[in-house]
Parts: sequence; C-alpha cells; structure tokens
Amino acid sequence: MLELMKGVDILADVGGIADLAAAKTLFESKLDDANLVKIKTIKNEDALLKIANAIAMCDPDNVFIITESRDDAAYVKEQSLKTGEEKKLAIKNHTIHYDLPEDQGRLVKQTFYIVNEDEDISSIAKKESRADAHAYVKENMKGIMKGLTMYVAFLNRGPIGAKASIPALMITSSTYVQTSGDLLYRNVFSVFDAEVERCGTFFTNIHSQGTNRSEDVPKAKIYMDRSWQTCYSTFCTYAGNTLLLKKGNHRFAVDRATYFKVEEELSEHMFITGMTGPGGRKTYFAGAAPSGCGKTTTAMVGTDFIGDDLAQIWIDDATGTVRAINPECGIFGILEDVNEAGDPHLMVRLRKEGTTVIFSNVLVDENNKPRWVGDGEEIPAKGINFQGEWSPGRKTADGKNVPMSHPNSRCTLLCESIDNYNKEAAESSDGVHIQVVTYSGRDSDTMPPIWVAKSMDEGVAIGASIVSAATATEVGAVGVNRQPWANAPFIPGALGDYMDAQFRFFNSGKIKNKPIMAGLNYFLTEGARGGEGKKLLGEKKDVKVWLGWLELRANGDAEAIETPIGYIPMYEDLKKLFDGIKKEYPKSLYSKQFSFYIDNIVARIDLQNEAFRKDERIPEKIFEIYKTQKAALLKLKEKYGPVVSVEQLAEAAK
Ligand code: SPV
Ligand code: MN
Repeated sequence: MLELMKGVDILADVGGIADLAAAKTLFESKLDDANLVKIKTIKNEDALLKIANAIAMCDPDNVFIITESRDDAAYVKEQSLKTGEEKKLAIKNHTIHYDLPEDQGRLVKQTFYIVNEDEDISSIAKKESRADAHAYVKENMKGIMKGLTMYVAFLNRGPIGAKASIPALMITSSTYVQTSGDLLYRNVFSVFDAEVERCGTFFTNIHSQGTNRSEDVPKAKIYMDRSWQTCYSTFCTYAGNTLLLKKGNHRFAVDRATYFKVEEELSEHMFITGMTGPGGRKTYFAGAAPSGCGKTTTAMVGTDFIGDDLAQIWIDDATGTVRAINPECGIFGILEDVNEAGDPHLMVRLRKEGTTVIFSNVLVDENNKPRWVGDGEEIPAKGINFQGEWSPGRKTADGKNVPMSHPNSRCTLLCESIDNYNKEAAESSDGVHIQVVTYSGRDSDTMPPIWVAKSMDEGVAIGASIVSAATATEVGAVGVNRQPWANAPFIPGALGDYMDAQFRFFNSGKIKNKPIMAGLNYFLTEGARGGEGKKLLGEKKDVKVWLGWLELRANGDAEAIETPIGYIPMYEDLKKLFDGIKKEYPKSLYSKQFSFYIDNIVARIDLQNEAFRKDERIPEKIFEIYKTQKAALLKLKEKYGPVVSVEQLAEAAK
C-alpha cells in the first residue's frame, strides 16, 4: 500500500533548506528584484520550501518566476530562440525543437518509482529503492543548473476550482519544457495558494537537461517519488520524459484515485470529446487508447473536442453523473500520418499562420517548412531532421532506411486553436457529463471494430483486457502486449488495486446515470478476416461512424445484437451512419468486421486469465467474467464452427 510522506524527502535533504527564513535568504541571494516581487506573493509554505530546495540543489545562475502575464511567457520564448532550444520556422509563431537521437520517446528503461522498503508496485513497472535514488539525485542533480537559468511555473492540472484539478510546480532549466508547459497547462500563479488549499495537495516537478549531450543520455533518469509526490528528471529533453506534469504527475493522480479517492475519482489515459446527436443533443465520451493508437484523431472527430490524452473523472453526488475534465489545455500530438484527409482540424493549424506551434523531431525542408511521414505532400529533396541532414534513400550504417521524420515526432499547440474545441465546456469547473467510456488498442486480428459491454463489470473487463502492438512512443518497445486500460505504464501500484478501484467506481450506487462502456478497434486487417496482407479494413474517417453509433446506443436509439462479449451494431444502423459520411459500406465489409473468430477471442481470454492470475490482489470477479465469456464462446463454436457470422450470432441470441 502507499503511504504519503514516508521515508526521506530527497529534495529537502539534498537541498538542505529546512525553514522559511532560510528559504527567504536564498531567494534574496538568487532572485533579482522583479522575480523577488513575484515570489513574495506566494504564501504556501510547502511550495516555497520546495522551490528553495530546488534552487539550493540545482544551483542555477538565475531564477525566473513565470506568472500568468503573457510578458513572462514571451520572455521564456525569447530565451528559447536565443539558446537554440527552439528555432523559427517559415510560418509565424511556428518553431522546431530537436531532442537528441537517443531521446525520441519515453525512456521506459530509465524511468523508476522510488519505493520505500516493503512497498509493492505494479508488476510491469520499474522501481528503485529510496536510498539508491537519493544517492543518484545527490550525485547528479547537485549543481546541475550551474550556468543555466531555472524557470519556475505555477500550473494547474485542470480548470480552476474543478473537483479533480490538481496544482503543480514545474521547475526546469529547459526553456523548451517551459514553452511546452505554457501551451499544455493552465498557469494559475495568482490563485496557486487557493488551488492548493482547495485540492489539499500539489505536485512538484524538477527537471534539468544538464549539458544536453548524447553521451549523457545513458545516465538520464526519470523518477517518481510517490510518497513525496515529487518527480525528478535529468539529461533528457523529450517532453514525455521532462514535461513532468504530463505522465509523471498522471501517475501520482492515478495513485490518488486508487488509494485515496475510491468510488469518487478515476485518473485515466483517455481523450474526452462530445458528439452531437439527433435534435442537437450532446453526448460526451472518455476513451482510453495506448500511446500512438489514435486518441488525438478520435478526440478531434467529435463535434465538441475537450482533450486528447488524459482525463480526470469523478462522480458528482448532486446529479449522480460521471464527469470529466482534461487536466491539460493543449495537445502534444503525434504527427506521423496526420494529413488533410484524416485530421483536417489539426492540419489547418500546422499549415497556416494563426497559432503558436512547437514541432519536434520532424524534417525541416529547404523552405523552412516542417515535414513528416504521411503528411500527404510530395517528399522533399532534402532537409534536416533530428539526426541531421536527410534526403530520400538515406541509409543508416547498417543499411536501414532513415525515415524523413521520427515516428514519434510531435506537435504542441493550444486546444483552443482547434476549430471544434468546446472551450466553454472544457474550462468549466463542472467538467462534462460522460455517457460513453471506450477502450481501444492496436489489435490487428481479434476484436471487432466496436462492442458494448453488457454490464459495468464487463466494461471494466474490456478495459483490463486491451492488447496492443508497440509504438514508437516508448524507446525500445517491441511486440504485441497487454495494455490494461491503456494506462498500465502509468499505474504505480498493484494492478489488482487499480482494478478494484475501477469495479467500485463504475458500480457505485452514487451514479444514477450509468455510462455505457465499449471496446473499439480500428486496426483489424484484411489478412485476419480471410483476405491477404496487413491492409486495414477501416480508415480514419470511419471513426465518426463508430462514435456516432455509440452516441445513439448511449441514448437508447440503436438496437444491437447480443453476443457473449457484448452488444454489436446492426448493419442497417451502421449503413445509415456511413451514408452520413458519404462512404459505401457493403454488407460484405460489415460481415468481415463483425464475424467472430472464436479461437482468437478465446486465446485472448486465456492470455489475460493467465497473466492476471500471476498478479497480486486481482478481484475474483474478472476471472468469473472470463470464464463465463469463454464458455459461451465455445458453445457458439460447437454449434457454428470457429468462424461465427453475424447472422449466426443473431440467431444464437434469440
Ligand atoms: C504518450 O506517449 O502517451 C503521450 C506522449 O501522450 S508522452 O507521454 O508525453 O510521452
Ligand atoms: Mn499519452
């Protein structure tokens, strides 16, 4: 179990600042008058001590405090262009940032939870003892900002005043990390004290790129100290490793929901978006998918885009509804395959003047234009990418093709620059009312494009059972892996504890208006459905149909076929929705997508069953669900054979 404030507070120990008087003396020696005036308005003693200890530990030449003033943001941007962390592109307010070639995704092998003795963590996470982490921080972070400026921002993970918003300090010597943070999180400097009071806590994040050389990346580390809700990150710049409010703090938020807010809150790796249904009604979705599996695209397909990566979810006791906020207010989105056809809302912001965009690790061509694989334009003759000069056909030393851009190249921009962003709803402290929860993965051969759980328990099981192919978002990841709730890389504690919290939340008697829970899969291939090859059976624009059908279903406006794993759509309903996007939808495609390949589904259940059996404290309920579903699937196979058509599924359901 998790205990807060247990063991040595590494930051306090290495910094050595024990009281407010010492903190003030240090501020006076390190901050100029303008910054002293700013810090003096902050009253929260814990926050002041954290900052003072970070200064004492990292020993920067200067400290710059970032308030809500756009002048402060402009100053940091100016510095970023001066130091070269960002460079201007052809379009106004568009810049390029490169991370080192070794630092192009989350450094999972160098990411650790700091644990106290006897503390158990997730079976798929890495841990380091408090003593070892303490020694590392002492050795590597003392004086790490010598010659650099420390930037301190007071941010919020969510709209001011929302029940599930959590304030956080972002302390870094990287201007790029700060300019990214400025787009992704709300600066709440003037109400930081009040937000901490409301929430009861805040998270602390300290990062330094240090010398920022390739040879230092092997010693880079990303630590999450769960007990002290503090993250440390060194010798890297990729935002997933350094913008610690994102996945670093998401992990603390998962802990908070799992151990301290049971049956009250969830913290999920989910997009949030709304769909407008018949009569103009709005139905909001929260959907999980592993990194690099289409969350951003899905979110922007909605009519009311709220967020593309994270969701803080809670039960509102007064209305009995499930509600959600986006802890972020910006997008750190993957660029590969983003083009006019699939992502029109995003594409316009990437190709036209009008909003601030930070591109990372793409190719910059001779016209100073950012280019990426799958952008839908003619391939340029040459350019510069994260590895240096590039031209088509360039090979690595061992003969592999070097792609034009890294598959995890990203763009960072404000949500409000996206045309279908519903700012009013996204900024509301009431959040949006979630009526549909989805879970998806990169699953080439097993699950249908869409299926709806028959109960809350079976919905939790859909989340628990996500399987997905590895993507470029994690350095060194390969193969097809279990990805429980698409949140597993960010679940610090035992998976059993998290699963239990999910069952309790969705079964809570406090929810009067239960959401529907569904599985989604965009990645079925021809080869897995009687055809040949890896060509997908669907395309990006189909997402609108899948969401559209769920919108109808959530409001009781779509019939469905009952199967052992859940409800699947009827052909006629989908056909109408495909008509709406002006796309042919032959019955033969429907049959391919929704026939059950029983052996695959059963193998999937067996895989999950076996794996969860090895984990600790897994609720028995999940095994019962797997057992019931498997038995019913095998009964179908007995009657109809290994491939069961939709007609047979319908007949069996009668
Ligand atoms: C992800 O990989 O899930 C992301 C980007 O959203 S980051 O976590 O910041 O690497
Ligand atoms: Mn993510």
